[in-house]
Amino acid sequence: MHGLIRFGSSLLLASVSARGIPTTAFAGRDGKLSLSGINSIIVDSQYAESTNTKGETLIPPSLQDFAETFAKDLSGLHINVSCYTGTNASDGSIFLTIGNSKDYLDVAGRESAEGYSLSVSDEGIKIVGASSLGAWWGTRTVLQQVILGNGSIPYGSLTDTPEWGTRGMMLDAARHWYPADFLIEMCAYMSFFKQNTFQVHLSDNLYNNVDIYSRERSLDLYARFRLWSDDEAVAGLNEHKNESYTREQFDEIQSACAARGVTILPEIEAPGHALPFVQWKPELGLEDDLSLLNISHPETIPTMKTIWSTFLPWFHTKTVHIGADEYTAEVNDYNIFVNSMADHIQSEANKSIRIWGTFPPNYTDPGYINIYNNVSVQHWEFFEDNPLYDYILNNYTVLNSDDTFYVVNKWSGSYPPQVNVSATFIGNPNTGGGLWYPYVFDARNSSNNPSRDEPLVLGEIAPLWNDYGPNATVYSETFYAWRRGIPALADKQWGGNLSAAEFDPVLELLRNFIPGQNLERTIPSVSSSILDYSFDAGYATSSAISDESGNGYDGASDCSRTEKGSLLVDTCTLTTPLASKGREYTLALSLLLSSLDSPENATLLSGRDSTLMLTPNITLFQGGNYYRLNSSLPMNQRVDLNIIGRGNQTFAKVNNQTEEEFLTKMGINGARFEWGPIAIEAPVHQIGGDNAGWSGELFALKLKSVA
Ligand SMILES: *[C@@H]1O[C@H](CO)[C@@H](O)[C@H](O)[C@H]1NC(C)=O
Ligand SMILES: *[C@@H]1O[C@H](CO)[C@@H](O)[C@H](O)[C@H]1NC(C)=O
Ligand SMILES: *[C@@H]1O[C@H](CO)[C@@H](O)[C@H](O)[C@H]1NC(C)=O
Ligand SMILES: *[C@@H]1O[C@H](CO)[C@@H](O)[C@H](O)[C@H]1NC(C)=O
Ligand SMILES: *[C@@H]1O[C@H](CO)[C@@H](O)[C@H](O)[C@H]1NC(C)=O
Ligand SMILES: *[C@@H]1O[C@H](CO)[C@@H](O)[C@H](O)[C@H]1NC(C)=O
Ligand SMILES: *[C@@H]1O[C@H](CO)[C@@H](O)[C@H](O)[C@H]1NC(C)=O
Ligand SMILES: *[C@@H]1O[C@H](CO)[C@@H](O)[C@H](O)[C@H]1NC(C)=O
Ligand SMILES: *[C@@H]1O[C@H](CO)[C@@H](O)[C@H](O)[C@H]1NC(C)=O
Ligand SMILES: *[C@@H]1O[C@H](CO)[C@@H](O)[C@H](O)[C@H]1NC(C)=O
Ligand SMILES: *[C@@H]1O[C@H](CO)[C@@H](O)[C@H](O)[C@H]1NC(C)=O
Ligand SMILES: CC(=O)N[C@H]1CO[C@H](CO)[C@@H](O)[C@@H]1O
Repeated sequence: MHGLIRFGSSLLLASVSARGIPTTAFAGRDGKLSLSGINSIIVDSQYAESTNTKGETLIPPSLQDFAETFAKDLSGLHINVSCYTGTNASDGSIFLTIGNSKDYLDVAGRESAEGYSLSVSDEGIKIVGASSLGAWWGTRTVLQQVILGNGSIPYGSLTDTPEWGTRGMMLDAARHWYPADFLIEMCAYMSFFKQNTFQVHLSDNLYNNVDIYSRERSLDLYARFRLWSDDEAVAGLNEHKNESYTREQFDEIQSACAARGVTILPEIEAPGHALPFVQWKPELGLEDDLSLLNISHPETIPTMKTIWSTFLPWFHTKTVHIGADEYTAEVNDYNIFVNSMADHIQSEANKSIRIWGTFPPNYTDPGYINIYNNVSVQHWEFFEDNPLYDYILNNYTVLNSDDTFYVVNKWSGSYPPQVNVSATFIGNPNTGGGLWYPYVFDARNSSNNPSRDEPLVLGEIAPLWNDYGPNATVYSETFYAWRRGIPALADKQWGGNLSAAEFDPVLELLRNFIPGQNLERTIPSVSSSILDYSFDAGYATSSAISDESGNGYDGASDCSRTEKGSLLVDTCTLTTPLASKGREYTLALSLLLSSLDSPENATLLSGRDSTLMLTPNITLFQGGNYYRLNSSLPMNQRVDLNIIGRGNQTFAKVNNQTEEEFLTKMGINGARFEWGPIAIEAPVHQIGGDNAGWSGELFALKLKSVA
């Protein structure tokens, strides 16, 4: 706020490369252009309405659309430009146009729509895209260079084309719910690093532990299908409307992501991980494991076709994902299922399908039904398939999702809780090490890898799985699990060559300026004191609550004041202009509770992401889950309650007692529990209200950015 923009420090810049993420080979010359001299974005009128039709999205933005988003991004850096169409560049302009896609070749030597050229001189900046999308990626380079260059971009030029066409992440939004705005903000983060694909896994269930669970328990296990339709054909399939995307919301997600060059690739998973469908129609499940569909049941394939027919019109991509992961029953049934779905989806919607690598083809067994080789395969583990020998050599396209880069949120016996970033810097030791790239399926044995220019390697997508369900994490913990992983992977997915030593310093410089998102929930502030309301100062009648932090975050209240000045909270409210504060905070409340009218459901303070409650124990509530401490607040005496967000942990401190940590208790496959830390944002929007469930006096409300 208040023009408080501090770009990269030259001290840091002196010691690190300013090549950006993904790296660019900017051929500089002496001098630099200050963006303060830039006044306009001129979109070549000849191409203003031009879109990229070669990508996966069916709703590609035009060059003009991308230019307008770019202008907004620049204004976020306090660089004001007007955006209009014209036939040529002018002094102080950023000129956007489309070039010849023959000049932009991918790693296999094919024309790419995603390349761009950039040239910077004292007259201005010119971005030439192979398509509107290529030009968009060029605008990301400009933004990054301006951030790294403290408001200036070096003179020079470059031509830059991604080596691989599919670059992105996969989110398990089935075993954990995520609101639409979280997905949209994630797309903005990915887009800044030039990732173009966000696969969203829309149906799944917690592990169906058949050794322990009865049939009834399986039919009651956490299983979700995240799309909500009122269509009679799927009545009863989804019973959780508040944790589902309506068509309107899914459209909003798809278009907001497309606006930043990211395609939402939807996945509906069957015939394994299919408990959501079996809970709907129990007769479709296999007797010995209800999470697997009985494909030979006459209603199974028709049911899945009905589901796809209902939702295909929602999806704005050329490819959809049918899951088909970890099916352990009859292989030929599985292959018949996959081919039936491929035929159905092709004939209904003219779309291709993708599956997880599960049962490789067999051309020597005459009784074996092979999956059509226009079905693309997402490889993740060698115990399922060998991507080179089983698929590529048989002319299937393969997407690399090697589980080296898997994340299982918060806790797992097998996978880390954050992307293994160091593995992105370790290529193939057999060929002399070097960096990892999407064609490397096996970093230990190069004979399992095709050549770098293999055209059937589509790229890479790194998944995050929510194996332990909805209460293992809050939404933003998914972002933190990927915060370093996205840029590290994005560099190599594009074909960049950032080194381990360069990575963190460059990311540190960039991360405070990534447009279109505030996943860290930072709040601009002139000092470490973000908000400071004190009501001890003396009697005041004004409804305006003055913020003493220097930030001017004044509040409003209709509560009355005592003679000492404290705020009497009953059915009235105090509202701040803030919403939520992410990691590294101390939220301090000084209050006196005089009555607890709803001892199990009293709201002290609510915010965008979370609610501080008394149930009657001190509780943080987020995403429908309660995280409770073993302590409560004393009544009828003034208490200081601090909520502290420190790294990936959250604590409470009452008066000067020792801190107590908020924890989550995760159910592990019905067998046992694991406790883990939980990192909950501070709620900083509202106190009180008709249904707050308590009354008392408030002496102070303060928020600091230190923990
Ligand atoms: C960045 O630029 C501003 C002027 O725009 C200048 O005041 C500041 O010293 C520069 N910072 C560094 C680290 O170069
Ligand atoms: C940028 O434009 C906005 C609205 O057009 C204006 O409010 C703001 O003051 C301008 N900022 C600068 C730095 O010129
Ligand atoms: C699958 O369905 C068929 C047809 O209804 C049935 O005969 C068979 O017993 C079922 N198999 C299993 C393992 O549930
Ligand atoms: C293909 O099937 C034949 C006959 O069942 C079997 O011997 C062979 O191992 C299979 N090949 C592969 C690669 O699974
Ligand atoms: C491989 O697949 C491509 C595209 O699907 C097709 O054009 C080509 O004929 C196939 N080649 C072989 C050897 O099957
Ligand atoms: C929490 O943070 C610590 C210290 O940075 C780290 O070692 C740990 O892996 C993190 N835990 C999770 C679940 O991310
Ligand atoms: C959705 O509603 C259910 C049932 O009332 C509730 O348990 C769940 O917490 C709600 N989800 C969210 C995200 O609020
Ligand atoms: C609330 O705290 C008490 C100890 O003060 C503890 O015995 C109880 O289990 C806690 N309740 C919940 C629901 O965590
Ligand atoms: C807590 O400790 C600080 C200094 O250590 C002191 O100023 C303050 O009065 C104490 N608060 C309470 C409620 O005991
Ligand atoms: C999380 O869910 C599990 C069920 O899977 C439940 O046993 C556990 O108590 C829940 N933990 C919290 C903190 O709500
Ligand atoms: C708790 O109170 C809020 C606010 O009145 C209300 O919306 C919610 O339904 C209540 N929850 C329970 C579990 O009673
Ligand atoms: C050299 C040239 O074509 N200049 C034109 C650039 O565009 C402006 C307005 O868009 C014209 O006024 C110039 O004549």
